[in-house]
Amino acid sequence: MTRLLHVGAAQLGPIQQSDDRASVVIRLIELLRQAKAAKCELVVFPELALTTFFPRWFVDDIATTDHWYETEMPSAVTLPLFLEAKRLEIGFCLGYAELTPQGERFNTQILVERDGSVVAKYRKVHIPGHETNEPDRPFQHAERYYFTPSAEGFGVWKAFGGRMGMMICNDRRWPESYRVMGLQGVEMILCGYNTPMHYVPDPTQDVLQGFHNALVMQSGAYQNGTFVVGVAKGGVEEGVLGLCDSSIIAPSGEILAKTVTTGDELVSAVCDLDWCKQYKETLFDFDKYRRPEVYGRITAQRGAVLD
Ligand code: ING
Repeated sequence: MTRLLHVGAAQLGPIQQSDDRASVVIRLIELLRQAKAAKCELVVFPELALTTFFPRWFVDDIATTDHWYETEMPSAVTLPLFLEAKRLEIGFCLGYAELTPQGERFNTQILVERDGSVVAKYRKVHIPGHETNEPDRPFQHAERYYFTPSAEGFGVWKAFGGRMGMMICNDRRWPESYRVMGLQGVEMILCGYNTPMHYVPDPTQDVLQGFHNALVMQSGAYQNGTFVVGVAKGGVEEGVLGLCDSSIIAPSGEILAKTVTTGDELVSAVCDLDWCKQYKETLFDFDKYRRPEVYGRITAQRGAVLD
């Protein structure tokens, strides 16, 4: 049996501070139309896909940054995206900054089915960067100031004929993210990212950004028998160079499609979700081969080093 899902990775080039949401929605709709022409059923957009990556600046009064957040989804300015996707009968995954009525701030992704219904919402668990202003930096990465780490964890939802999961950017660097979804039988993980090439705490990692990006997503895919779709917002955004390399990765860990530009670019692949079984029912048959009774003693926290 095959369960084919034609998925698109819709990479965005830079969104400058002066680019308003309406102009970004026009770009997203253009990518949707390219996806339709390529016969995609699902399109994945990047993390924080509606605005510039505003955590690169620190402001003392966070209330002055509310305009970077969405208080409703869709809103009047994002509704055209939802309407066009429904008209084209394409589902999508969209990352954005969420400000709740209670004043909570999350780095959020939603999954919308082909009929326009919102299937799922995921809020970023692993928040990188720093909480306070670091004026000596060439640019800030103050996500821990602007976003609350989610306590909701990683879910897996039945949609698009399979079992879909979501994670956001830094989540992809943590093996737990993949395994928590792997234990729920995930077959495709959707992940947007904004990754500066320059890593201020350790610049030796700069030249390895592309390698590390591929390493973590290919490993996570293989070790959990799942597809992974990683989608960048990259290029030079407000003077900061962001990694691109958006990719669609198979349960084998192989890269099925990868972008080659630093701008708006769609790549797609026909994914047979039954491919996952070739790993979930052999090498990574968790019920047969995993040893949680052994790992259980140390997985929750650091273990003591034995003398
Ligand atoms: N960004 C980064 C990421 O994990 C980062 C944080 C920046 C890591 C630069 C390494 C180098 O890809 C987000 N938004 O999580």
